[in-house]
Amino acid sequence: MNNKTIILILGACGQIGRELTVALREIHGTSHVIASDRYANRTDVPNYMQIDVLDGERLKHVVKQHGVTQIYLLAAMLSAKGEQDANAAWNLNMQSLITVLNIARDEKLDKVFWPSSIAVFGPRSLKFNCPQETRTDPETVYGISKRAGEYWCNYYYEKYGVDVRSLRLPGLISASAPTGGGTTNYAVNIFHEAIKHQYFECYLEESTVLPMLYMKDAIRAIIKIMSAPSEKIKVRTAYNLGGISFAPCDLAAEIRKYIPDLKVVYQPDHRQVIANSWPASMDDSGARNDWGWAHEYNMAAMASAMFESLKAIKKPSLDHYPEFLIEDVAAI
Ligand code: VAH
Repeated sequence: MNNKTIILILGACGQIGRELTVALREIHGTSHVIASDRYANRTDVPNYMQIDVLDGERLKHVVKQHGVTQIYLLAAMLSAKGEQDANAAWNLNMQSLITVLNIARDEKLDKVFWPSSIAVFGPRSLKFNCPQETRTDPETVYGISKRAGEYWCNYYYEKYGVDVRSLRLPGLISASAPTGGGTTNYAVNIFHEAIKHQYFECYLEESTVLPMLYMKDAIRAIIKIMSAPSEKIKVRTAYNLGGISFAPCDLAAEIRKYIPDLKVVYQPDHRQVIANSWPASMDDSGARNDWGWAHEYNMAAMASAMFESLKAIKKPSLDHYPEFLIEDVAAI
């Protein structure tokens, strides 16, 4: 552990942020990992502060006051919600990144992590085993903002030497935080609804295959790319990250091994158009070759781990690895 490392996580209360905060605190210690989000009074979270990622002056003040050496920018408006308010999505997703990149340049931060997404691809991208380099015609504000953000990351690396690293994350499945505004949320919500009601209304067609990843694998990938020597990072836009690919009907069949009576009704809504525009599976050989990425959870192992986590309904904490569920699954 490098005692000079001070990490600031922006968006620490979100689906990725909650688990990344605990994982980084296990490595660096709570006092070296500042958790922040837009919410006030999170007195339940040690070493937490309320930060608006669009308040550049306050963010720069916090970085200087606390000697921050790394920023993980996780705050974003996801694909489905972004379609409801394009300007808000573009402003949040883009301005927060530019603000962080400028602070990283001016304060000479060691590293920045910023998640991109498979949402940068569109209907003219290769559908299966989608390569790192192919047409990217995103058809959502979220995807457009993520693709633009990738170019900004590369620009700040090339022009100013900012060591910003990024991954095109697939849909993420985790037990520890509610999912909000995404198109892949069904893959989390189905677990909660199956447990509570043995019934789930799925907003995607049963055969819609999408790239997915269990959160523990995603957290491992983020930590791995951020700890890799700079010379191993050959892609300064964002690396494709794959893992598992499945459709709602595949996941429902897996869950029925635990809850045999689960009934799923498929009622595609506006999110079907978004899902149709994305690849079904990813070629992430670049990440595997350059810095040793390899996923560990297949769909069966993910489902088993989810049910293990869902058994222990404790109050969420950002200080212990999240073997817990959120208290009120209705919040999903
Ligand atoms: C979303 N969970 O659904 C995000 C993700 C690939 C999907 O970027 O918008």
